[in-house]
Amino acid sequence: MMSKAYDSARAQFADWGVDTDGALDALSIIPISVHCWQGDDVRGFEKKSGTSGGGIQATGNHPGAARSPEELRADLEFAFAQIPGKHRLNLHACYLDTDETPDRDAIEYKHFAPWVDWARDQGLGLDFNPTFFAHATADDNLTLSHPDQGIRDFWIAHGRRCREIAARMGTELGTAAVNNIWVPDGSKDTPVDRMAARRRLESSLDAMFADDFPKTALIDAVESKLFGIGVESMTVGSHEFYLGYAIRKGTALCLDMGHFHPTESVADKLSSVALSVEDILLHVSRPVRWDSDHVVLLNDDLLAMAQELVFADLLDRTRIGLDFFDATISRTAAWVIGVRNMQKALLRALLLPQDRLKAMETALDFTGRLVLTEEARDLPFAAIWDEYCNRADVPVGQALLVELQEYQGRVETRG
Ligand code: RNT
Ligand code: ZN
Repeated sequence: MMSKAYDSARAQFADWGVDTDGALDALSIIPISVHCWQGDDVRGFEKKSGTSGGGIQATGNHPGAARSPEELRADLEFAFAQIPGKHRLNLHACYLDTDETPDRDAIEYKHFAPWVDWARDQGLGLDFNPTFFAHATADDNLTLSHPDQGIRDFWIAHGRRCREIAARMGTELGTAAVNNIWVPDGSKDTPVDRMAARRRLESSLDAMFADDFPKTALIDAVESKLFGIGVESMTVGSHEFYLGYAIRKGTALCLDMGHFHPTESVADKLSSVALSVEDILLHVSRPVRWDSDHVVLLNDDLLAMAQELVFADLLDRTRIGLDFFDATISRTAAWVIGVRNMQKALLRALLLPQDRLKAMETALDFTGRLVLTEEARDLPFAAIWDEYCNRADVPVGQALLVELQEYQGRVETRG
């Protein structure tokens, strides 16, 4: 049954020329790729303890981190039950589910098969990432660009295996898996041969991408970065490096919101890169002073990103993935808050009077545009979101807190 609040909000939006049911339909088919690594502080399930390394770091020691694939899946099932819509799970290669102990260059599809069975059961798509960090061979923050050919070959083999695994996941589930490449490679101090490092990275990527897979099974993506802890002076895979690479090689380009200078607008980049690359992957994140990977808030950056996706008509060639890891709060809550915020931002964008605003801009009516964008902020977006949650039978407002606290209470007993 439709609520009174929704009815009245729907009429108010209709006055602005906006169809709220159409917006909800549009939102319901946008999958968000939920990153497994928020569930256990980027540890993974290789049979050795490891810290993340590679200049990324989850801070905090909130109790209840998942210690096994079973626990992580239980946490994900709970989180997905608090989120409207059907989504995807983004797995990292270090999250294999097996008693075997293959090194990174020896992983196979079978080591991930339980994830695929579970995803099929849950109606989730899967995405994938090679893990080029938290490994003895990557301790100096050099992998695909390492001067040593043997080390490069090890990581090339890892990347090739990940592409095979991801393609098989895509085939099994009938929805292409994105396999996203991020390497930590860079230099703490000022290098003298940037060119050599970048040529090595390029040729390693070429070797990794040598096999062709159908795009219906696998979408390759490459992710740039500005800097990381320990690689402050140069990142081999910079934005320019990967933008050029993606354009020349036809891969998807991943834009992580934490991987640019803090005053750059990542939203602004979408329409520019979309003219030259076909597929875009987003790592929606929130940098605080640096690439700190805080849980995403419903803030201006997120709203701007969602608005660009909607207004530039990029939803059908952009894969939206999340990338943050906060270990100071409930990890399941972090997922739920982040995904719901992404959805709320998209919904707000879908509920704006896009055609009118664009027509005003074309007519150089900047006054009218400003009046409408500012008055539109007071439209009753919350009533539309609540209706969406009610239809999906997931909690709204403060009721969410009760669910999140109850689940956190249950996992806190983990050792
Ligand atoms: C690191 C990148 C990368 C990772 C994940 C775990 O700065 O953002 O995407 O966060 O691969
Ligand atoms: Zn990222």
